[in-house]
Amino acid sequence: MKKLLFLALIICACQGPEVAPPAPVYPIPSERQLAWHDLEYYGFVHFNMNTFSDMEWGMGDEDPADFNPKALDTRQWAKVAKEAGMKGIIITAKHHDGFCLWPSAYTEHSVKNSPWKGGKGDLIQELREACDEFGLEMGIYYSPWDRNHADYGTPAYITYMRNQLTELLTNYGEIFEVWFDGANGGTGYYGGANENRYVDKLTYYDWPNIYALVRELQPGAVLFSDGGPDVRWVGNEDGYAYETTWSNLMRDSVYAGMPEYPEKYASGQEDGTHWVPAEADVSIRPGWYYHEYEDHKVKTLPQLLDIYYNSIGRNAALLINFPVDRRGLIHEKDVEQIMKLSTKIKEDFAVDLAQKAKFSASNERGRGFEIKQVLNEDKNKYWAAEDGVIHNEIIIQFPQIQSINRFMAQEHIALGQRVKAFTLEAKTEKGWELIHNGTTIGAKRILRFEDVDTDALRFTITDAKASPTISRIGVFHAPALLIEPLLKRDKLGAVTLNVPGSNVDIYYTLDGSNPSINSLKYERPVMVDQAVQLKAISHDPVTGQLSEILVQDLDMPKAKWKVIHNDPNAEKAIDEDPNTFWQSTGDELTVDLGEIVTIHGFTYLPPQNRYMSGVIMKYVFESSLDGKNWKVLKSGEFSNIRNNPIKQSIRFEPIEARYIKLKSLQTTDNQLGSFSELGVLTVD
Ligand code: FUL
Repeated sequence: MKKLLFLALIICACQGPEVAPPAPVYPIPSERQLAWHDLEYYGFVHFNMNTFSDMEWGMGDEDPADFNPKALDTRQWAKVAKEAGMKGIIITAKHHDGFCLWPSAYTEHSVKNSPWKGGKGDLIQELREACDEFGLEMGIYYSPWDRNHADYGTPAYITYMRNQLTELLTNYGEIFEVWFDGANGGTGYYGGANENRYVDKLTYYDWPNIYALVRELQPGAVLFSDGGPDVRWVGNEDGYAYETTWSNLMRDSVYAGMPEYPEKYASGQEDGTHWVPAEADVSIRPGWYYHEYEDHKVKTLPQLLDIYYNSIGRNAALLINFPVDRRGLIHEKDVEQIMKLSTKIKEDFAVDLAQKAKFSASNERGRGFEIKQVLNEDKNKYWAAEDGVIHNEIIIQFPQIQSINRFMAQEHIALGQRVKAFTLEAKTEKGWELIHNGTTIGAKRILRFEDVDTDALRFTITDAKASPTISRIGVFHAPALLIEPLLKRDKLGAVTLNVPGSNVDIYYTLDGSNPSINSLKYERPVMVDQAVQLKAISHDPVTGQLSEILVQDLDMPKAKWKVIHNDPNAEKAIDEDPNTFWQSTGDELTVDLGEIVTIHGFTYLPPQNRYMSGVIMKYVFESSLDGKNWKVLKSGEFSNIRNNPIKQSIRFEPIEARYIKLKSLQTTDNQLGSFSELGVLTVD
């Protein structure tokens, strides 16, 4: 035993004396904020009255009898979240319309007066049980604004709000986050008054006392609002943080719902007085609530990946919303996409190449703070430089040349966010080549860049508030993103095929056969001047993997087409761009095809923007040879176009035509007919 002790003393002596950790750089996170930082990724569920009224912001006059999910299953929500890699779920316990998902004793506007479970249901309790079963945290979204409540705007409502928060924060176990929405005040039902009610957002809710109540009932919960006090809104609903994102905020200058918040405060402030890190919230569909008409607009893998890298990779937590559908389930399409994201993230970070590399730093603080600590999983182990040494170079030497395209760094944020500027360079035959010139790091920074073949990286911290601390560095080679090619076509007929990233090959066919790597290789835009079926596939030459096949029916090019309208915007209806549209001035669109063509049918794409107006439901389609004498070829209804506004294809007996006209007889919102794209079918 004595010998062992002696040996240990010698080892210690060789490694040098213990050194003290660096002093914190204030502000620093609280314990509850540190625990929250570990979550990083969690889910949002928007589900209540709006789901049934098909609205985003209900007025508050909805009937509780309308709330009637037939297959509600919070276990399905929890299972999806868990399998997607999320650490918790935040639920809209009460949204702006005031309807409560729990049988609150303080209102009749709740599940207790709905047909769901005969009025005996408690959705918050059901979610609690599901979260516990799947090992997830549960959070509560509570809208301060209440368009149902008669007392909204008076002090009595604040008592109501406190009573309800007391129910939610007492009866449902441990809550990890309480989410207060910044949207509040305006028109509403307000117990039948049906009027406008504006409140002073800064003073009306008596926030200091609301926060104190939450602290008392749930000491571990973080409080979210535009300005915290614990977690702040990222300032947009796109799920993106910023190239420069500070966790520090001038908190006392901010209040929920302040108009100048997104521009002035959302990215945090270098000299911010409090630790209020960013949370990026985004819905997997355009809306927060479920609308059948958005079933074809679930975010794609490339979009979700961008969100992931631009939030978690930029010092923010990520909160992805599922608009649970009327059955009470996360829709199959949403499940499919979120699982694609989790599979891809696992692939991207499967092997940390840094673990096999040799690290050296231009400065080390001393024992316990060596550079090797950045490879340690323990977040309390970190590399630190000596006091006052701001500029630091870290060299990462790999055993051999390899391809890399991701770099991750994390600061030891318990001692404050310090790094203000850094660079990442790779050693190539040309010398040190710059990969990225960056600013903040914070809890996590991930750089995503094109493949670089290198045997060494140089990570230089060029500026910091004090000597830097880094708890983790990772280097990865993410496989190419293999999605089916994206197709664009211009008016002349030139087809462009595209995939995100540059290390993917595309192959295609024009004869209806399935493409393989022996098919035509896509090198540049392809002119398609007749009706064909194009099929295309992406191929990763490194792994040999193939994507799913893109199948696209292309018809005659619109090179000679002209709209017969004075409004120059009418061109948008035949520009082959699905993102533009023309709202007509006379409920019809007339086109000169420029030559006589045998047409077998037509296609109509309604506007694809979020708030579509003028989606044609009932139509008449006509053709003419001289532009004067018209013949009706087909009239009818685009069935289900309100809920599923995708391209409509209508066929009829082939006929020769020089001019075509699509007339709107009725639109979904009784506005003038809108056209994103009109096309013809020239083959059967
Ligand atoms: C916004 C709300 O108005 C939306 O309806 C949604 O709840 C989103 C998360 O926050 O401010």
